[in-house]
Amino acid sequence: VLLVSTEGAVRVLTLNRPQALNAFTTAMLGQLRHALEDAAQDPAVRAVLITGAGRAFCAGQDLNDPSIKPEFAEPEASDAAAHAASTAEAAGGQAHRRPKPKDIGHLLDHYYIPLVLRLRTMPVPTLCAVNGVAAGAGANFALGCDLVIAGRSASFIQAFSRIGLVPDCGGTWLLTRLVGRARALQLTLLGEKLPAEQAQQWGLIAKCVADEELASVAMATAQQLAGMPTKALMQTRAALDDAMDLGLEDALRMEARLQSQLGYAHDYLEGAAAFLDKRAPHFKDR
Ligand code: LHQ
Repeated sequence: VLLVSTEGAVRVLTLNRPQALNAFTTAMLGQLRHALEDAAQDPAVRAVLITGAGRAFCAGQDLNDPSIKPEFAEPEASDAAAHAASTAEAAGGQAHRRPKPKDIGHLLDHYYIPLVLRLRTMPVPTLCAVNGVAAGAGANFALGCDLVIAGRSASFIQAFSRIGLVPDCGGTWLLTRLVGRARALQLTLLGEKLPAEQAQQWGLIAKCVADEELASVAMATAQQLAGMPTKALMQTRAALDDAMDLGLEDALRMEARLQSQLGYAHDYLEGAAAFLDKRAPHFKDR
């Protein structure tokens, strides 16, 4: 359910259940986490590109998964009698269908939380090529990547409210930061489809490109990232996230601390020397 390939220093992960719009099953979530871990451990990998097979990126949690699919208990005799007596409810046909309690939280604890933490702390940049609809956890997984490039026909749906849930997969944390409270509430309460072009205008994603250019633009961008000073890029990601919770002076001091550490590292010495020598740099820190 996950295709893994490598092009140069770019690891490509393709969600591959196109018949179900690449909805996440526990098997897929497990493979995705394992593949990210593998990319994180492999020194030859310098960027990760994630995309979906077929017409969608990912429809979020697979609602057919047995561990989460709603189940109903058989009616008991007393229920059936009460049901027959209640004509109003009998008309709806639902009164005797008693839903069994479902623990859907375990999916978050055991699958989504470790996956999102793995994604957000990858030691190499992550790029998502959103090739079609990204809904629910599929949308927020995509938005958790460092750069998001979408094809013009792609869209983002915070589908949670439609089925009585709250945004997960980091959505509450990400959306307010990315587009502010008003737009975050608009997206999450109404659960409307946000087309890629508008997502780009709102600053939710980096780029929106023609569908037929998505794969090539995404791969070129991933290759560009792979050639850059990985360690500095990853400290940039962490610093931007941390700065959200800092005052100006603390942010200035954090920058100075990181800068002085990087000043001793290979990549700065190489990058600055290459600039002065008017040659291409060769970065290697990770
Ligand atoms: C699907 C799904 C799907 C199964 C399409 N599951 N089959 C985390 C953990 C714990 C608890 C619960 O939640 C979460 C996080 C979440 O992600 S909750 C949100 C789950 N996702 C959704 O609610 C989205 C459901 N899907 C849709 O609203 C639509 O399918 C979208 C808007 C994504 C696409 O619409 P269309 O382009 O019209 O396609 P479609 O609806 O016809 O879907 C095509 C097929 O894919 C269809 O199967 P079929 O056998 O009829 O061809 C769908 O049943 C199946 N599919 N999403 N999440």
